[in-house]
Amino acid sequence: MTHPILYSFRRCPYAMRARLALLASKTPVTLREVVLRDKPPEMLEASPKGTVPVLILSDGKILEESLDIMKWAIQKFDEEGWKSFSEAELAQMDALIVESDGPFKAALDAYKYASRDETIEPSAERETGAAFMRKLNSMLKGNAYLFGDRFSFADAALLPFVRQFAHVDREWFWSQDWPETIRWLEAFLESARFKAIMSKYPQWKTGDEGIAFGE
Ligand SMILES: N[C@@H](CCC(=O)N[C@@H](CS)C(=O)NCC(=O)O)C(=O)O
Repeated sequence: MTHPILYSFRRCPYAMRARLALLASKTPVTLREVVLRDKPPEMLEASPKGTVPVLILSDGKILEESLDIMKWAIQKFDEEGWKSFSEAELAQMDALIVESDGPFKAALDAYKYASRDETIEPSAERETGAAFMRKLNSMLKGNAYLFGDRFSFADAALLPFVRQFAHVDREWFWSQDWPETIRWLEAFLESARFKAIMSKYPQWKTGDEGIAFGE
């Protein structure tokens, strides 16, 4: 049986969350590592919008949004119970992901790339991100993860972006008053799952076999 093909980029937070879900659901895929300035024509043919991750299923169906890839994988096999929560909690998770992918991600990009655009006020953008970090900090009080003692869909969806926010200015991030957020991020960075999704692969080229991922 041929495995689905995943176009991925190691450091892309959207691709990272997709790889986390594929790994957790024990879904083997053939990974093709993409260089964003040199996207393979095969990927653009399947998904002309040109963003990673893209997952091509064995029946030819194409998933070109990271959350769709996560949902597809976890619906198939949710061994860790990423979605084993009450309806109310699942609704809260969805709302948190919308907030993270929307206003938080916009502030993160503006803060990260402020030096390229004089009209951006980096401290205001950073403060928007900081408010979100404080919100996560209060959710994490007394909890290992965002929704209790189990790693959930929301943890996987958010952590790659929180990592990016932390890495813009590590000294500043690690000196802020959000110890629970720091502890949660550090546990992720030290986890086996993080190491497993962050292996380095050479750029995929037409004709290459690709990398077996998620076995
Ligand atoms: N909404 C998309 C966003 C994916 C996305 O923006 N990925 C970035 C990399 S992190 C990308 O591929 N950008 C295209 C480019 O830089 O050319 C998703 O959730 O999958």
